Order: sequence, then C-alpha cells, then structure tokens
Amino acid sequence: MTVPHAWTPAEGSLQDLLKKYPKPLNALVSGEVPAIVFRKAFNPDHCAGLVERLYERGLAYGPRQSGDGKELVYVGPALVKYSTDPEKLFAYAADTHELFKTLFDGYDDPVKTFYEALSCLAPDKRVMTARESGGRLYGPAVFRVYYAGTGHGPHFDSIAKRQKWFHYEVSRFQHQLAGVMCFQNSEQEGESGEPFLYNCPWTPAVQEYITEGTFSQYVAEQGIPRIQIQLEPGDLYFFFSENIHEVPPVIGEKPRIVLAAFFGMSPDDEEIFVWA
Ligand SMILES: O=C(O)CCC(=O)C(=O)O
Ligand SMILES: [Fe+2]
Repeated sequence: MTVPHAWTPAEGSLQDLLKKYPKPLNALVSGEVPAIVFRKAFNPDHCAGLVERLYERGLAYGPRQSGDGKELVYVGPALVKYSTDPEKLFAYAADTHELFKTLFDGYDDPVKTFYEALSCLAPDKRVMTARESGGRLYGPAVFRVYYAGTGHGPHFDSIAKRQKWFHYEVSRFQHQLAGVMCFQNSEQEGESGEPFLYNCPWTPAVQEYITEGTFSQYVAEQGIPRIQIQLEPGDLYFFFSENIHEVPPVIGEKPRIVLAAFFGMSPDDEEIFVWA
C-alpha cells in the first residue's frame, strides 16, 4: 500500500529546497507544498528591537493596559484597505517608502531580507515592488499588528479572482501568493495567532461553506489536509494565498506582529510584483 505523503511545509536550506523543487513557487501553486519556511531569515534580536521602535514611534502600541477593542493596526498601506481611494493609497505608499528608509536604522532591513528571500525562490524572474504603468509604487510591505480578538477567518486573497480589481496593475498576474515574517508572537494560548493553511483552493462552492460558517465541517468531511505554521520571531514563510487560510484570533494582551506582503506571478511573465 502506498502511504500518501503528508502535506508538509518545505524547510531547511535554500540549496536543498531548490534541489527538491527547482521551481518552489510553482510547487506552492500546485499544492505540492503548503508553505516554504525560512527559519531565522531575520535576526530575532533585531525583531525585538524593531518592535520596540514601532511602539516608541507610536506606530503601534504595546500590550494593552485596559480595554478590549478588536483591532488590527497596519503600518504601511494595504491595497485592500485603500482600494477605493488610489490617491490616498499611492500617497501613503510613497510615505511608507520614505519611512522605511530610516525606520530600520541600526538594524538589518527586513524588507530587503523579504525581497532577497523571494528572489532566491524565483532565480529566473525579477522581484520588485509593484507599480502602476505610470510608475506609481505600491507599498513595499506592511507591518500588521494583531491585538486581542483579531485574526482572519477562513479566506483567500486574490486581487484578480476575489476582488476583481482589474483597474489595478497587480491584477495582471495568474497567481497570487503571500509572504509573512514573524516579528512577535502573541502569548502562547490555544491556537492564538498561528496561521492555518488548507489544501483547498477557493471555489464558489467552498465560498458557500465559508459564508454559512460550515467550512470546518466541510474540511473534516472531505478530509482536506490542513497544517498550522508555527513561527518564531525572524521566521519567514511563503504560501499560495489562493488556497483557503486563516489566522485564529489572538488571545491575550501581547499583540502578534508580522511584516507581510502579497506578490503576483505568471509563468510567462519575467516580473514578480510585490505589494502590501
Ligand atoms: O499573517 C498570516 O500569517 C497570514 C495573513 C494572511 O491571511 C495573508 O497574508 O493573506
Ligand atoms: Fe490571507
């Protein structure tokens, strides 16, 4: 009897990864591999230093003293937040490029680390911050700070297939993926803030289960593989964001902090666009 091989993230050295999967991003898209995880891609001490800096500069706030407001704080523009106001989106993106020029002073630059890691996964393509045809740049990446009660229910991300925003240049790609670098974990309680990935591409039928709140039942019935990605500060993971995924709500006062970006790629396109 052949045992079906488990749906397991690829980890380890880049060399080994490329030997096994010469085109790792394609292995994500095909579902062969749920995620690629680079442990300690970024110096964990620098994560801690930069979290303090976000707090000091008032860009995010530290563990709450009181209150229980559900909140997800962004440092940087998120296309999905500002999509109806392109002027604001691209102005904020320009400000973010300025901010990121000095925000990391004294530390390694995590955005650079992110882009370099992605470039290693696609040696035959050029990885760059997304831009409109007129040259306006999208945000290079975004910090997301998840306070108590915040997370993401089961969903998928695709500007082309979900939002259908064809007036944005980033909709031109066949596939949308995402990368997330952990800066700080929430307190380790239950499933707090640790993402789940499902071997389940979005379809209208799947959407019905999500909308009705019966997705977890559907997953159990169908025996759909799911994995949880456990990250430590400095770890970076990439995944196919057109598969259903979720981040269980954060429990406790310590926020989960990540640096994240989406990226688009097509087999016949030599550019990979990255945006927040
Ligand atoms: O923060 C994460 O681990 C995943 C967030 C998410 O849903 C995404 O980046 O599309
Ligand atoms: Fe997502």
